[in-house]
Amino acid sequence: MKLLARSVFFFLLCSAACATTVDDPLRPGWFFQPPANLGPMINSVYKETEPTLSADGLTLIFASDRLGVFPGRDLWQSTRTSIGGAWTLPAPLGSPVNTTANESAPSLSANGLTLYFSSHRSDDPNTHGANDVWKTTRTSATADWGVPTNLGSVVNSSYDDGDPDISPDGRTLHYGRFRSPEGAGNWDVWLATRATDNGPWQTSQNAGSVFNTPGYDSKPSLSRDGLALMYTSDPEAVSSDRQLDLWLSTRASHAGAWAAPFRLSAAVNTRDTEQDSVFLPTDRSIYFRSDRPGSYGDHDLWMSTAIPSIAYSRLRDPGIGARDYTAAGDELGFTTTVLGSTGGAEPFVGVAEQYERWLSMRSTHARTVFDTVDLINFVDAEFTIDVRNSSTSWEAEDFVSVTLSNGPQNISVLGLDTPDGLEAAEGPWRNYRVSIPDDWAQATLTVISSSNSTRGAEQFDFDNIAFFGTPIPEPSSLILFALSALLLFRRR
Ligand SMILES: [Ca+2]
Ligand SMILES: [Ca+2]
Ligand SMILES: [Ca+2]
Ligand SMILES: [Ca+2]
Repeated sequence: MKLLARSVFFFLLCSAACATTVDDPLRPGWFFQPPANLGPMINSVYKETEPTLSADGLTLIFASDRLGVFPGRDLWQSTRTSIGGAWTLPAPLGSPVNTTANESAPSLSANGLTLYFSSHRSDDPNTHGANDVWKTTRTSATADWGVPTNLGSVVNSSYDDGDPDISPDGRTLHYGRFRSPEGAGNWDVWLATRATDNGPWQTSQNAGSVFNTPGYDSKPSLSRDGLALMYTSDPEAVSSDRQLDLWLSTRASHAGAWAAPFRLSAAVNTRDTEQDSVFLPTDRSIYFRSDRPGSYGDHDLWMSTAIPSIAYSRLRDPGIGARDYTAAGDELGFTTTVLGSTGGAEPFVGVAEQYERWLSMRSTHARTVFDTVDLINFVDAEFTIDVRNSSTSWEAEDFVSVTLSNGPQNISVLGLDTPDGLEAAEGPWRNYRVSIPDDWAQATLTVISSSNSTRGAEQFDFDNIAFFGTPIPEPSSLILFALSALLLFRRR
C-alpha cells in the first residue's frame, strides 16, 4: 500500500507543490538540520561574525577582523544575483561607517536604507559610554552610506549596548546590554520600541526572565514573520568553558507571549561556539557563526535549514519531575516505568529542569515508552534524538538504549553498555539520527537506562526528539474526478 502511495506521490508531485498548505514555519515541531559552512568566498582564517541579510536575501553584511582599510573589526559586504547563487568576494563598507574603532553586529532595515550596528566610538562626543548602537542611512540601495548617528539615550547607556536587530516593521529594536543593574547578569536581551518606523525611540526595557539568565543572553534575531526570536545564550554561565548555543522562542501572534525558549538540537549546537544567528527571508533558514571543526579558521559563518517534523518532543511542556505526559496533536506523550532502584544517591527519573528541560534517568533502572507515531502518510522518514551522558564514571551494569520498533521489527538508535561515543562526566549533547524503512506503518520509541550506582551516580539525559518525513499528498479532488471519469468510460 505504501509503495503504491509512493508512486502516486511522485505522479502528483506537481499538484502537491501547489496544494500543500504552508504552516507557520517556526511553530514548535520544526527542527534545524546539520549546518553547512558558507565556503571560502565568505569565510577566511580571520573571524567572520554577526551576519545580516537584505529582505531579498541578495546582500550579506557581516563583521570581520580580516585585513581591511582600518585595523580591528569592520563591516564587510557581499552580494549575489539569486537565492542559492554564489556570493561575491566581500568588500569593506569603508568610511564613514568603518573607522579605527570596532564596528560590529550590523542589522539592515527591511527597505535596505538604514543600517544599525554597534561601535565603541570613544572619541565621538555623542557616545553614551562603552559600546553603543549607531545607525547610518542612504537614499537608495546603490547610494553611499551617510555619517552614522547615535541612537540616543533611550536605547544606549553607559554600559555596553550592542547586537541590534531591527524588526521588519522598523518599530522594535531587540539588542543586548552588558551587566546593567536592571539585568539578570552578564549580557541580557533588551528591546526598544517606537510608534513609527522612522521616529524617535520611546521605550526601552529588559526583555525579561523568559530570555534572560545570569549567563550570556544576547544577539537577538526576530524572524520576518515576527513569531520567532532566536538568540545566543549560555544560561549556565560557565565562563571557564563557555558553551554559547542558539536558543529559540516562538509566539502564536505578535501580541502573544513568548513561550519558554529551547536550545536548538545538538545537530546545530555543539560544544564549540554557536552564536549570532539571523533568519533568512524565508524564516526557514538561518546564518550563524561557529568555530566548529570544518571552519576555515577562527569563527566562520554557517547555514542551517529547518524542516517540519511528523511528531516531536522537546520535553518543554511536561511538568518538572513528570514521568507520564499526555500530549495532543503532533507532540509526543510518554509513560515511564521504574523497573527498580539501583540504590545510588539521589535516584531520579522524569523531566528535569534547569533553564531548559530534558528527560533524565539517574541511579535507576527505568523504561520510557513514547506515543506510537503513524508513518503511513510519509516516505523517507527519519528519527533524531539528543543524548547526553552526565555520569561521573561508567561501570559494569551501566547501559543506555534508544530503540525504535514496529511490531517485531527493531532499529537500534543507540545501544551502549560501554561509554563508546558518549563522554562521561557532563559530556556534550550528541545528536543521533536514523532512517526508517518505508514499509514501516508506525514507529514506537523506547528509551531504557540503568546504572550500577553503588559505585557512582550515573545519569543519562534525552532531548530534542523528533520524527521527520516527506508527506504523501492527498490526491486532489480534480485528479480523483478524472480517474473516476476514466474508470466510468472504460466500463462502458
Ligand atoms: Ca574565519
Ligand atoms: Ca553604551
Ligand atoms: Ca544574562
Ligand atoms: Ca555551543
